[in-house]
Amino acid sequence: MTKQKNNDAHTFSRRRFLGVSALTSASAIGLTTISLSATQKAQAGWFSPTELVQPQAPDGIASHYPAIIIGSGYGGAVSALRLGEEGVQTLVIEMGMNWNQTASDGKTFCTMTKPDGRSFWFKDRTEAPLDTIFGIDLVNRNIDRYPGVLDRMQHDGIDVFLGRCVGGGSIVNGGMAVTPKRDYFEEILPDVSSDDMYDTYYPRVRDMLNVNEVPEDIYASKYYRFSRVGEKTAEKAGFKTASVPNVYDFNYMRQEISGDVEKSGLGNEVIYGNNAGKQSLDRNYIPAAIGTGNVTLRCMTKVTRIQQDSNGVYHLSLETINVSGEVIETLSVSCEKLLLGAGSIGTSELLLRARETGDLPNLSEEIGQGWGNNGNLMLARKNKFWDYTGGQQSGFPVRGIDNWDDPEFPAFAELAPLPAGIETYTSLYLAITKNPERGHIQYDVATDSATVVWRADQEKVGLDIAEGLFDKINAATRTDYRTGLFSNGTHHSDPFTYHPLGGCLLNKATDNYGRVNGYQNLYVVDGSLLPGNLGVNPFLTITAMAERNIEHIIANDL
Ligand code: FAE
Repeated sequence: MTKQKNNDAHTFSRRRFLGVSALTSASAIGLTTISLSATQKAQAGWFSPTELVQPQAPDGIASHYPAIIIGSGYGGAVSALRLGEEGVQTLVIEMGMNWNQTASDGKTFCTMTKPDGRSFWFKDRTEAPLDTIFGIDLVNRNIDRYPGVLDRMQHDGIDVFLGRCVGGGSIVNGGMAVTPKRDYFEEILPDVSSDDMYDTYYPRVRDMLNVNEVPEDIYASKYYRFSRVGEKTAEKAGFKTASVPNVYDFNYMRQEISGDVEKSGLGNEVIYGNNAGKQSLDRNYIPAAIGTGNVTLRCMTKVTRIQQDSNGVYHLSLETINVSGEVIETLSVSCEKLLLGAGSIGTSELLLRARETGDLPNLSEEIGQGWGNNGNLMLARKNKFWDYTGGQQSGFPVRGIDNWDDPEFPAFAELAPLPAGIETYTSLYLAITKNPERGHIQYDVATDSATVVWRADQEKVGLDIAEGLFDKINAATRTDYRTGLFSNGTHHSDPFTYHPLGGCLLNKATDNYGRVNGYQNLYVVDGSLLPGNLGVNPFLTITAMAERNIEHIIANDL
């Protein structure tokens, strides 16, 4: 084991540089296995090639690792970096693609206004949450089936959006990096020291992810008129608004406004990936992890089964696909320590399958429980003609209506953009309502898959809260709701969530640090640990919790 723990800025940026070049060159020649070459490691002086766990074929992986992480989203990426720094040979397995290569249009990712196969995970047509503009079919497009970055999964009563790629949700999300209200955090996670979280882990991840706030000059530009109108109308009804920090680099956005660089955040590059500006995991944690020389990333490879032998070693069955979705290789790998970072649905599915098929029979009944949609729903209002919102809008939200402490209509409603290219006089909101309802995830033997169970009456609790709030804004501004955006003909989305949470709750399905009950050396590191409603967007908390837990695990279990 070669320790590489050194958090100084120079070492971090050198590792990140090496990791980025490994990701880019692997992507250029279509490799699914990405790590520093033995030569790079030796040149960097961190690692002797003789210390490799086993010799590797050019695009192969070793058959056994001290640690394997499933999934390369926030939880997986944090764990990979910290294990890599500690000198632990770690394999990260990710079912989606590594996006580090430009296509024939010179871009890595496509825009929301001209989506192509890069947008969705093996679909024939895009399935954006907004369906139409004024009832006209201007949003969704027929596309080629391809391993695009965003997935929309239809579950029982709710659709769930997910990132499916190296970097997971960080590639497709809106970058809103919000710290929960401390008193609410203490209410929902009473066994987690809030001093540790608020003094150490939240500041650490804000730093790592380059969280920043929109400067006044950018907020005053035409690209945030939609947000200023949203604030004005909310304040007219007596509501407070709050700043929403983001991982989009506003210095870069300033250059977009001045015309010094190509438009990215101002050019409709959000939920199908962002070509510049956004600090997603492929620009920080993941290359830095690979740059330690101890982390190998295997993409386009899905974990289908987890078993354990009598020595306690975990054995994983893997399927590697090509860009047509055909399985081109089946593999098995084993490890001493297994960390699940496949997201709320992915992690729950793997553990439920293992429990229900008898592969890991000691998993508890808590697996699959406590799932929530973070109170998500989308809703639209009309504005008066003088409150125009602009055809060109920034894709990255920076303000929200903070009504969380209201006992009647508790919600945090983000002022979301609607960059339609034409004036719509519309305010769009992504509301996080304080919906206490919880669903669950169940495994279906017939389809060998897991599904979320979420009832219409559970969704209605959140909708009633949101409508209570927005009825007040409509009354104060003498306006009404906007239809013509959602295919259901109403002013709000059908049940969907961007923020699936829970399924393997901390201190229920696991101990206080994500160690799964019933098994040794089995850990959950992602959003499935968190209770189904955080009151704010979740990735900052998922990342901070992963930092907290892996630090404890490294100190106590290695
Ligand atoms: P996640 O990032 O989902 O990563 C899981 C990874 O595991 C994925 O890359 C999967 O492909 C991979 N995986 C799953 N199953 C397997 C398997 N069997 N084998 C191999 N790999 C597998 O998990 N949150 C915010 O805080 N702010 C926002 O502005 C925001 N906007 C969002 C917008 C959209 C459109 C979406 C979809 C989400 C948004 N989120 C936002 C949510 C946020 O991205 C999400 O909570 C985190 O990404 C979840 O992190 P995890 O590490 O739990």
